[in-house]
Amino acid sequence: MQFSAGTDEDLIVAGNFTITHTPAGGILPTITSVNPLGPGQVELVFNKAFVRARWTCIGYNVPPCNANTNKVCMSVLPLDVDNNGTAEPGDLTDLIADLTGPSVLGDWQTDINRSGTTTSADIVEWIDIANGGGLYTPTYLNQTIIGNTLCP
Ligand SMILES: [Ca+2]
Ligand SMILES: [Ca+2]
Repeated sequence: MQFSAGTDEDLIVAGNFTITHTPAGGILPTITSVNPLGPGQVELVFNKAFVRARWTCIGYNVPPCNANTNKVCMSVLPLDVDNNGTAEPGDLTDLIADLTGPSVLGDWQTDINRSGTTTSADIVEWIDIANGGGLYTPTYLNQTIIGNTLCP
């Protein structure tokens, strides 16, 4: 994740950030490194993927900024191809239509198995995740981002 602030990038450290889940629960990621990118910009590297179906919020907590008001929240919901906040059967239809017709969706929406491209293998992955098959538990079909589909 890239972050910009009106300060010297060398002064931005992991301790400047507060990470929370909304709603609370699950194992929080931690920042493993802060890499300067240029004037006032850094790259934040986390120790693990964000918890699925829950908001992960990263707040910048250096006065006059406040981590409660200066934050970004991100969520990951497997299967939600159309990005409406719910994993539903229509998402599989959208995935198939994107593969068989003109592609209108981004790979970030359709690359279900995170291989770097969208292929028919993503349909199989979608079905596996939907049904809780293989390594996937729980099933994510019909789940909505916990608590709210809107960023907290
Ligand atoms: Ca959806
Ligand atoms: Ca793929």
